[in-house]
Amino acid sequence: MNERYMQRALELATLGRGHFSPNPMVGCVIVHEPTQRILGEGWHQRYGEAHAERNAILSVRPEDEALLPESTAYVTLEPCSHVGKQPPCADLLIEKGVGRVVCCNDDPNPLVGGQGFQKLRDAGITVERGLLKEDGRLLNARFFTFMEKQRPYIMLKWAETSDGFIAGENGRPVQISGPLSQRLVHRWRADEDAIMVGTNTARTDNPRLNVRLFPGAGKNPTRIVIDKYLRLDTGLNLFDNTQPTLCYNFLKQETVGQTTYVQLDPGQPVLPQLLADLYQRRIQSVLVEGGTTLLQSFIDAGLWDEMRVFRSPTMLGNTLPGAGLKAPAVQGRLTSRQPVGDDELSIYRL
Ligand code: AOF
Ligand code: ZN
Repeated sequence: MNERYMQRALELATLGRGHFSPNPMVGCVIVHEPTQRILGEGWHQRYGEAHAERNAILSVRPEDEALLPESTAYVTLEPCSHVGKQPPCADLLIEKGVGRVVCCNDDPNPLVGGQGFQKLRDAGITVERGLLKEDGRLLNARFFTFMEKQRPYIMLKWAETSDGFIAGENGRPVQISGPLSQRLVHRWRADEDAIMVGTNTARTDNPRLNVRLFPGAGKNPTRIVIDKYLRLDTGLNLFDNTQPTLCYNFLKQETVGQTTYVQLDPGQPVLPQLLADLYQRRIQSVLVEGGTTLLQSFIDAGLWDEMRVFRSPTMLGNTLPGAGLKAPAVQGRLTSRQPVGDDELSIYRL
């Protein structure tokens, strides 16, 4: 097994970024073993379209097809065995007579779950699993969380002052992070299926939750807000019908324009119900942008996967002694720290 080829397959997989959800990102490299020549490469470009293996096979020149029995397909995920929007990749690899298949991760999708490997083995193809599996899990953290925990991957994002404040007194909005950080957040928004804010933030910040500061970043995500008793003004930017918006509440279930009101049971905890509904809607990832109450309720429920914290050099305590709202306490393990303009971005993972 050659790690370099799997590294290449992982790199190819990332080319599907922004278009794959709710599928995983998958890459495939086909290598002729005796000559170590790459015969084909492919990746899953877009949800609903051809899988990585098919694209890799399609890229093999007709005169090279005879070399496939002496070749290895390096695939970042177990080849599928089911008929979904696409025919099974395992069948294609068998039909083309590929000699060996090396994979990074097993497919957690219950429709596949080991049957892809079984099909290949039954056809006499050598299968090897787990090459660079940690890298593969990191690449598709959203997909694995979605499949294994049956809820979207949750990123909690906030900006805090150097003295630990997230907002002014009573949640009054204060610009804490710098312009580069704001642009970066708009880019992140395009990468995720949904962006969420709480009732207070919707009211006080009146956010639009789109990607306007980063033209070309990609699609605008679905917006999510909790408004238990439907007290928010329908004139807020969130309800301007420019993007799909989900409003979770206790009072009604209906769709008006691009806004869908989803009724929750007031007798049950809100977040698990909301996440179960997002799972049904196949929303694979959510970026939670505040405010403090909402962020803290995700933290208290242990329902999060990443914390992304911007720390700015500004101070609030000095100018408004004791009059600010404190940021949540970080948890998990620090996995990266980098400067973004004058701010410092730290990412923590569970
Ligand atoms: C692969 N190669 O490149 C991808 C796979 O509806 P479909 O047919 O697109 O199937 C989607 C499922 O197939 C998805 O949930 C995951 O289990 C697997 N994705 N499998 O062999 C690929 N993208
Ligand atoms: Zn497939």
